[in-house]
Amino acid sequence: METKGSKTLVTAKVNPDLDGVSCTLAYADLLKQEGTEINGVITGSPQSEVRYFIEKHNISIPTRPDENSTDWNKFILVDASSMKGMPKVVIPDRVVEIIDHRTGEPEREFPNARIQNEIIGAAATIIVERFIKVGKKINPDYAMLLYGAIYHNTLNFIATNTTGRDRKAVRYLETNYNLNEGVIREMFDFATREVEADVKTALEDDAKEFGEGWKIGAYQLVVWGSEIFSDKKLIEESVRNLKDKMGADWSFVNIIDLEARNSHIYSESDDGGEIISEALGAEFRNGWITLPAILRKQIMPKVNEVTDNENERFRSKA
Ligand SMILES: [Mn+2]
Repeated sequence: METKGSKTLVTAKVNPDLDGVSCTLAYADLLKQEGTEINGVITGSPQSEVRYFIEKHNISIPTRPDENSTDWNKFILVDASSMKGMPKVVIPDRVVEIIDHRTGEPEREFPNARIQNEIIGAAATIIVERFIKVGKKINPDYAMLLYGAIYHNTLNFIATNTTGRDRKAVRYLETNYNLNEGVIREMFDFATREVEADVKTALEDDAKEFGEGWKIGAYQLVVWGSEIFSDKKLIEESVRNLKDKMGADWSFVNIIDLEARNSHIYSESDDGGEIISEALGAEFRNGWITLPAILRKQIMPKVNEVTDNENERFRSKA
């Protein structure tokens, strides 16, 4: 129902990554340019790659704590299409639009939303395309965030979710906003140094992005040319502690090394390790699996397939 003075909030998941942050700010700005009364606000604390742009490029990012509010009565979700990990303020029936890039059925949870959900590298690509379509100018700060987001979500274009549309959006931003890959290397370096300075906090920040209460604690770190692997015991201990803290049944971590273009996977439980081993068709050596770079969002469907089959086997025995 349209009410006079109704206000809309554009938002992403709590503790969002750069894709969620860039889409929130840029899309709110686009709608504002088109005359809608709107706020783009981040909930919680942004991820390390976002902090690079705050600290090194002085880009200001409005944030609020995860608490209820009556300031908004309509919601637009970007880089998100489920209530899992959503800010408390979001009311599913009042979500009017969704822009995302993952497998799912958002129309079930959000019956009143106009949905654009396409399996591409970054939600930021869709936002860039929206600007191009209506011929509006992107705020240069937000153009830089969108540019970083496409590289970050596609892992510097090595992830298999990358499409020609992502490359086209990046080229458009380079041509029109004087951007180049130098900023990308700096962004990944900054995030890598943060991981190295405090592996435990980095793991926890990533886990927070996904929220508590998951049966499987699936953690992920992204580094570029890092010394982090020289202390695997510290990583193993951190994963075990975090599993207990987050209340997961079992946990694993996927550490993606962008320089070597591979993934290092550790599971803290033997049973969990067997599931991962079967899901990925690879053996653990000294507690770790090394594979060509793979994303958590690509690992999880394979893990779920194995656990579903296990349950099937159990049921047929009972
Ligand atoms: Mn994304």
